[in-house]
Amino acid sequence: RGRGSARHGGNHCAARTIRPVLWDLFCRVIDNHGDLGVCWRLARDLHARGVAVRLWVDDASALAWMAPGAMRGEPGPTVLDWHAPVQPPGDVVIEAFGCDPPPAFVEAMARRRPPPRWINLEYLSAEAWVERAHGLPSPQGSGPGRGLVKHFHFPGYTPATGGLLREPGLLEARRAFDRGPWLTARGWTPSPDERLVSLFCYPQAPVDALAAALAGQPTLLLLCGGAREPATPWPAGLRCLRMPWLAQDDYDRLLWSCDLNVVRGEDSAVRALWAGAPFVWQLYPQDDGVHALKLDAFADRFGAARVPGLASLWRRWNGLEAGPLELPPAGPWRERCTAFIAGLVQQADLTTQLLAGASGETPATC
Ligand code: TRH
Repeated sequence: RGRGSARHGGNHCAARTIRPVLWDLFCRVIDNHGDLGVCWRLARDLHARGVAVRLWVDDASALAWMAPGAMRGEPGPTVLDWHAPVQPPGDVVIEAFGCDPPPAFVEAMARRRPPPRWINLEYLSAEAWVERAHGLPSPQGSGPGRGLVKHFHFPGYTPATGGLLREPGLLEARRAFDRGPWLTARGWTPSPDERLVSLFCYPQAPVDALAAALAGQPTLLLLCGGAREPATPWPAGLRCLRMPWLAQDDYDRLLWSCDLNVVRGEDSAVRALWAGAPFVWQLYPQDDGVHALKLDAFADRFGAARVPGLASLWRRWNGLEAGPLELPPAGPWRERCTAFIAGLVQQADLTTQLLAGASGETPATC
């Protein structure tokens, strides 16, 4: 699981050429919620920038909580069933994570003049090879798409990659956000001395060790997305609230509200980054152990070595190293998050890059 083109300017560098008007985005839900989570964010971001988007998905059920507005018919991307009758393809076709759009649709792409720009949006990794693979063409020599060229778009953390999803104004909205009233309205307010921590993890996460690590300071722990409680009794000073599955926007606000975010998978990790607070990331465990390489590569890029104990904490949380969990000092940890974001915003976000590539625009440097 888990390739786009060259360097582009920031969000303020609006595409200068005419943008393709209709995009088809294909999503197959393999497991968990990251596939749809990423696709829905991208579809929404494109729509908000004036692009008509059709999101073809084989299982849209999670949108009921992830995007309740869409379910109420609010303006936004059109959600279509993967198996619905084929429609004439749009100007750009994105297949998420190599999901292979239906052959009849790909045949229609091959017949279209001009053919759509075909992009395979890949998984996010901080590994060095991503810069080399981003943007590579994959000419289709056989099959329903024979004659077409697919391009790999690899998200990433450096200007030579395809960037990260970061909607225009996201960081400004986060800075202007006042957590107090928002938490109070939902009954999630920590008492004045309590640290607020969110937890979203896979079943194998060492939740008991986390509870022990948090025990030194009064803490309100918010269990998100069905995270399990520790098997042992809660240490004194640790209070816990079980969260419902939140709409994506509310999950973002929850991350903005917390002093520490424990997140899992790909999309939540990026949102924890933009939240600017210290975070612990559990990667999607892969049988071949690739998640260990991915974690180490991310820790390198993040500069985890500059925060005492951080790389070890991340490895232990992911079961890659034995030992108790110990939280690094909050000050240096937060400063590193802030410094890392400052570097990331120099790079054009993923949607801006896709739009520039689809317009055939010469990437601008702002
Ligand atoms: O659900 P995930 O574990 O998804 C994973 C990863 O993407 C992994 O890389 C992939 O290989 C695997 O799926 C198939 O974690 P992720 O990526 O954070 O996706 C969760 C989505 O759910 C994300 O968009 C945030 C959203 N979410 C909410 O909208 N509300 C919530 O309350 C919570 C907890 C999550």
